[in-house]
Amino acid sequence: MSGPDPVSGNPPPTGRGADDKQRQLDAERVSADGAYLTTQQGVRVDHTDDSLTVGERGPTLLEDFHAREKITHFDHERIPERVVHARGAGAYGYFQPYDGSLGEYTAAEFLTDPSLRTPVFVRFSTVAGSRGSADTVRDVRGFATKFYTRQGNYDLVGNNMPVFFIHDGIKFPDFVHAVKPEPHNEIPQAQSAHDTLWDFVSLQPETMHMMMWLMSDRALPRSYRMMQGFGVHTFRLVDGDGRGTFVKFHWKPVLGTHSLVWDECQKVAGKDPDYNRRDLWDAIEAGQFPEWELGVQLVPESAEFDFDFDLLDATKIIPEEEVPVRPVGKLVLNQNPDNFFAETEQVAFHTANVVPGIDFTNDPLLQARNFSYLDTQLIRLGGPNFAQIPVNRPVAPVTNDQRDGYHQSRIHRGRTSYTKNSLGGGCPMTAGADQGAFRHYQEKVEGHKIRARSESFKDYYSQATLFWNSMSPWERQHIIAAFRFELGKVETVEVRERAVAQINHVDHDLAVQVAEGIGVPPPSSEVRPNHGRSSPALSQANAVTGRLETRRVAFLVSDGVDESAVRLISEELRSRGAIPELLAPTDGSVRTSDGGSIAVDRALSTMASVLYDAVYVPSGEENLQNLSSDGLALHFVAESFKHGKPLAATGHGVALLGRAGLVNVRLANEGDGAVTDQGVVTDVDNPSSPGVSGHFVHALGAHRHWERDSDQVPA
Ligand code: HDD
Repeated sequence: MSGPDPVSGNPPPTGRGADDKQRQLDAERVSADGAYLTTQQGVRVDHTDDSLTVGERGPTLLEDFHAREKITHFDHERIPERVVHARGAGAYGYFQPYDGSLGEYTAAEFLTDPSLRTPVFVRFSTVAGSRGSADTVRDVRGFATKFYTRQGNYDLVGNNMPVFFIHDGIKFPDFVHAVKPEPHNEIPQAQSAHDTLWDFVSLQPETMHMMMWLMSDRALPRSYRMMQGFGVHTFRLVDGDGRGTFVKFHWKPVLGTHSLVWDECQKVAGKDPDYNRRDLWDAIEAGQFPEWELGVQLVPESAEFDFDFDLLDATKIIPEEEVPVRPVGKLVLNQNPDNFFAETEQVAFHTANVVPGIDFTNDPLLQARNFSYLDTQLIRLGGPNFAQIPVNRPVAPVTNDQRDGYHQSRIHRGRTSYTKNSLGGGCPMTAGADQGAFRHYQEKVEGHKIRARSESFKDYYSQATLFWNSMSPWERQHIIAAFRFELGKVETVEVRERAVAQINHVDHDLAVQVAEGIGVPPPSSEVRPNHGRSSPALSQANAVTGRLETRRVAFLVSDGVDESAVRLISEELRSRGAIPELLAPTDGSVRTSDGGSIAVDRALSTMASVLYDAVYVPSGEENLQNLSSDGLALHFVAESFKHGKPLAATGHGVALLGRAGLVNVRLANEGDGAVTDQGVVTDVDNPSSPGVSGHFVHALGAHRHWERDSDQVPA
């Protein structure tokens, strides 16, 4: 694609060379199309299957430079995986502010100039698992954004939860050692349900707020494209005159915030361990670009002490009801990387990568991060020149006196590599604020050197209780089930008991229900009365948007299916951006009831209900007979129902829902037209019922139907 937008002057939204960063990367992109195989030295190779040997059965010769080079390179292909957030997926895109209104608070051009589309690279990740672990584990998700601004790179290295486990980065190695697989046997992989994590938690009450988030559905995102992001810390915006304003950053997904259920996650981990990675890739390839809105909560410095918590404490949120989130711009991801290792693996984020207009606070977690990220890249990427790796390189010019070191790829000309110099004409020169130099925010600080944490950080439970109080009934049930699962995997009884004692500080009723599920004595009394406050913005029940884009709907079909029913519902879904897929007992095509045939997308045996958002069973007498005797089809329907997914069936298809053992739900009978109950939409009379498609669209827009009582359904 080429040519700027004639109205805005912006580069086209997607494609090679679409913005400054893509143009820069184009120079590094290589392809083997039409090329000869060569050595690293560019010498063409005629044979790469047999080593150079003495005779056909003799020893290999040392002079076989091609074989040695090929094997040596292979031997060195691995770099250390990230010590946390090892598994991830990334994409390019852009950020654009809505208007210039933040100009009152910050000198950061990319946040205040609505005509600027700043290129970005975003990497999403899980935290605890290693590079090859499954996507759908119970975990926090990383949401790291590198903005290639004209003033230099800015990295917003956030998570999909707005708080963190600990106050101070000095505890980070302890926390990570506790959550990672246990050191003696390296079990369990990518899971928090084990003794060492809960031992740590039960002894560190500051973790309790974050543990509530971790036990909630937030830890099981349906898609990276359907989760919120948070900068977590209180940062500082700084205007052109050096005045500061506290800020919290929020990303809100345009498609709404949606989750999977735990049983589903565990099954997806086997059926498709790349579930979230694939989802991101496929959506971008299909042109259904993921979008988030950037929001800010602004707090004037004069209000620093107006809250009942400390703004510097990363285990606390500022409730949105107290300080509203103000939308300021949009993030769009529109291009997949070309090479996972070169781009997604080698991208290096750093919380201290800031640009003029954004600065830090004294949050002790943030201060430690500002050390850790640069440090870790030195070992992970093998030396101090990792900023020259294409994905990390700023689009702003880089000139300084830093020289040499492993992987130096620039050729610095001239005699001088020091400041001040006269032999190099005094270049590179330092800039003043007028020339765009970064000026640190001038904060007055004084105090004694001490190892102690302020009393203002020590209310560990009020916001954990706030979170619990804000949950809908079904979200509460999921949290109770999660605590029971996690603590039920803990072998040491004392650790289970101590964890329950901590939960009792959050809410007595919750602690009793958890204790009853894991066989430890329920706490006899309340230790802290529940304050009764809530924050509706915390509930995912309030984050439903009704949008259908990219939702995957399985159509269960076989020979004898009613083609008109298939066509009607699939056209309706497609028109709303959803993705219908026809699953049949075998791949290829199926014969329709009127003697035609339709192509099948996938064989039922290669997929599973947990890989879809909803299911539709079309009409057709023979189709019903075929599917009724197919255990996979019956399981598919029952499992979808159990996981709260929308289901639709028309004509003969309705009977399959009954045979799959759906309980406590009303299915249409002869003569009563289209019926919808708890997200199950049926019409026996009219195989191509427009009523069904309308209700089904509505049911799908609601994501899941937790009002169902489906515990008895065996799936
Ligand atoms: Fe961190 C990676 C997010 C606390 C030390 N962190 C990392 C990534 C994300 C976060 C998203 C992956 C970046 C990528 O995709 O490459 N980390 C957070 C958030 C935190 C947090 C939101 C709390 C608010 N982290 C934190 C602390 C420390 C670290 C307190 C150390 C004191 N984090 C690291 C690290 C990593 C990292 C070891 C591993 C790989 C990397 O940096 O590049 O430096």
